[in-house]
Amino acid sequence: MNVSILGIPMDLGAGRRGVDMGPSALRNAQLARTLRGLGHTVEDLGDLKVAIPETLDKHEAGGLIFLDPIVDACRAAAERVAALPPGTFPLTLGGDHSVSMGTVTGNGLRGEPQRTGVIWVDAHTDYNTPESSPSGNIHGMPMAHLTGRGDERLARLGGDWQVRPEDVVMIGIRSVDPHERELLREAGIQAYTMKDVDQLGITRIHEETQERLSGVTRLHVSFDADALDPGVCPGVGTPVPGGLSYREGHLLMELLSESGRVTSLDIVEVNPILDTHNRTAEVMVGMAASLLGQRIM
Ligand code: B3U
Ligand code: MN
Ligand code: MN
Repeated sequence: MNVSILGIPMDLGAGRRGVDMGPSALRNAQLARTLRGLGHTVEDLGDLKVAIPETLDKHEAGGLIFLDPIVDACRAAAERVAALPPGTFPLTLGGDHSVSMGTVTGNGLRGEPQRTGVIWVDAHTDYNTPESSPSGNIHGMPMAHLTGRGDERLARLGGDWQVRPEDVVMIGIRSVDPHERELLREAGIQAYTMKDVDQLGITRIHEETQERLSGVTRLHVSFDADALDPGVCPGVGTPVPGGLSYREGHLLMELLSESGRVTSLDIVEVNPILDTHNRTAEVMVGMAASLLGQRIM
């Protein structure tokens, strides 16, 4: 496969600094080399240019912090990804999770716009709107905007193209805000909580996910490092105890790999400032490798 790596070093959507260094940490953890070792052709497109908070006034408008520069970055990411040649596998590196409004849109619009399924691996559902958000941090809102809710500019990054709520599956969930829960229910989003992971196991969840997403022609995986347990991935801005184990994360990636259906991947929310010896980036490189075909035997 031809894999195209694109970094989006943005931390404007997060409540604390540091995930802008995520792409650098992932490269330092031998991302390209690991994927080449699996037989892929890997091209690193470098990083998009994104504003840093120190150069901006921290303005909040209508419950959204740093809306304008985030719209700009997401547009740029969507355009860059949409322009990638057919047959390449986009591997996009955050950055905070708001970058996925751009990457998912770009992937959906590549070539002919297509019905795109999204597997959102995360401790959080990221389904807040400006009204429901307790923080104003846009990284808690990307999935709501991708399905057409919230701020008009973010919700229309893809014009008329949107992700259908029935084409979203969330896995690893253990932190949902009260109003966010109502929005998820209203939209009919399928969210597998950690309780579901404990009770059903990853294999069953994967089977149900494939069944639910059987109608989509593209399948995007958006992997927030905080889905994994903080003991496995300490370098994240909003750690929540009781997350996916190292093996559960790998098993999910291995099963998705075997399905042969995944067409793009994000790795987001890696925060090297809060990490120990780049462990979180190393673990996430391993997750990408499992999704892209690494096998034990
Ligand atoms: N739901 C909270 C917290 C949060 C969401 N995503 C992350 N944190 N990483 C919010 O601010 O929307
Ligand atoms: Mn997230
Ligand atoms: Mn999260």
